[in-house]
Amino acid sequence: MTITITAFERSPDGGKGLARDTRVRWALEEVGQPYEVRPVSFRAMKEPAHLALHPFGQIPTYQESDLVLFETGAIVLHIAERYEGLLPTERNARARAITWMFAALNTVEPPILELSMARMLEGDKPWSQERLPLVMDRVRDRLRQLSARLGDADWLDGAFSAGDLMMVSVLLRLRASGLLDEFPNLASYVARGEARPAYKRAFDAQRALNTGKPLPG
Ligand code: GTB
Repeated sequence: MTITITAFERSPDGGKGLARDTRVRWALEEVGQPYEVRPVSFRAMKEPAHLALHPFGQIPTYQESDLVLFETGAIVLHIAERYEGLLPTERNARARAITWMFAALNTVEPPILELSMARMLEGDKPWSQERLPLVMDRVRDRLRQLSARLGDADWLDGAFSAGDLMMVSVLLRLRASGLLDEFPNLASYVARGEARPAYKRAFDAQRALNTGKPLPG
């Protein structure tokens, strides 16, 4: 049974791994499932064939036999539930790992996205310089809370889980802002995620697609 995901034909980040197909690739690498990638252009994303897979005309999508999924939260949860390696078997631990997935997507990612939008789309507005510190403080608030909870643990709740995969994926986007460095335990947490062999394989694969060349060595 072939798993096929969609990804940007050329990601605007030029292969930094920030587009959301990376987290799906990472999940598939963690559970050891091979997958194929179908690159789609921005134009094709808005055409009926792709809209039939993704009602909002975005990437990534996930196809496995007659199952079609969109939304990375749902896709990673599906992978984690179907294959071993990303969720604990004990029921309460499993529920807590899923809680961290939702926390990453619903509580931590929104202010981070707001910051990206403020930087990318609002920089030329007269009120931008006044607003940016407020947006950054909203991210800081979440990071402070997350940092306090993580403490000196390696992962959010025991062993690495889909909750960590999602949280690290969300936090990665902050690197350029410098905010992550204000919280050394979170910076180390992200670095631990990136050091996982499965993450490295996922990153290298998306990079090869986006730059047309594999990593040297
Ligand atoms: N909630 C959805 C999910 O989690 O699956 C969001 C999916 C989404 O935002 N997809 C983006 C997309 O298809 C790509 S990942 N955008 C095209 C469109 O909407 O027309 C977001 C993204 C894009 C680019 C960068 N980058 O260049 O740094 C980072 C993240």
